[in-house]
Amino acid sequence: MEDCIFCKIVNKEIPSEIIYEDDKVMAFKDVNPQSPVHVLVIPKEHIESSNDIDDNNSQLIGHIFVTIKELAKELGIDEDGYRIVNNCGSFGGQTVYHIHFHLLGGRKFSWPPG
Ligand code: DGP
Repeated sequence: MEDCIFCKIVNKEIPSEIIYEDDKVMAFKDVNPQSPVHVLVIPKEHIESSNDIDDNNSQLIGHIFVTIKELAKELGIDEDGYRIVNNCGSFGGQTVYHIHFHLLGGRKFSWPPG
């Protein structure tokens, strides 16, 4: 997708602090961190939002969650716990329409979210 900022990050057209990548997914630090650990995990393939998850990409989405679990361990937040957030659509607070999962950790979070 030409105008997608996360596709540009995947293609290394704009810089980011990449902490993990394989042939299917990429994880990089959020530019506006909300906690000591704030990483975005995305598929390299352009998928707009959770509304576009289906049987064709469910394995890829599952791979993202395995990646998140491994990153949480590597980043040392697995034992204390962490939060995985996906914002979908305008009411969900989604601002970048390339599906992404926020991995947040390093502090205690409250509930319910704002
Ligand atoms: P969301 O509101 O769920 O769509 O979150 C989008 C997140 O993406 C937000 O926390 C800020 C982050 N973000 C936006 N543009 C960039 C960028 O160019 N680089 C990085 N590293 N993060 C970005």
